[in-house]
Amino acid sequence: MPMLFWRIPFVVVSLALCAPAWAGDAAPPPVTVSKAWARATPAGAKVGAAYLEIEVGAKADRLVSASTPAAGRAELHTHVHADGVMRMRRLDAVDLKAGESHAFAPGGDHIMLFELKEPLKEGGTLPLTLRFEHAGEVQVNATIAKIGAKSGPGASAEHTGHHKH
Ligand SMILES: [Cu+2]
Repeated sequence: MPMLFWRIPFVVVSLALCAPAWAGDAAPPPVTVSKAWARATPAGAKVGAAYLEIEVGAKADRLVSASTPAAGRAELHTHVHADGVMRMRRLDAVDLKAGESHAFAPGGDHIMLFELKEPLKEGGTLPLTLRFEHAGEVQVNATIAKIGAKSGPGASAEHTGHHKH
């Protein structure tokens, strides 16, 4: 039957079109954000900080910005030693090497929140959107630990971001 001759190429083409979708689902995520947490803030405070861990897949990436509906502005910051004093410095982006696990932690890199709309309350959550150059946007909920906490509330903060391109 002549019909068979045009049907076969059609099936082959459909499979070829589907292949990238399968590969995408099976592949490990380009970046995984986990252990996100923030410090509770005292009443009236307009500034806060959030911390997290980024595991980078097989491809290097860059964290280019962060945002949250809870604050007017979020900046990527690091701490640097200058003249024997620890100072914060704003970063335009954070370079992430392939295969690296990059920790944002007190005394190091952090996400600085300005113009907080409400104090961050211990036990609450802070929704964060991270924008990566290659991986796109990753959303994560940071657990809010007590005021002045040095580390996150532990395993309960574990969360894998949802990828949204
Ligand atoms: Cu800062």
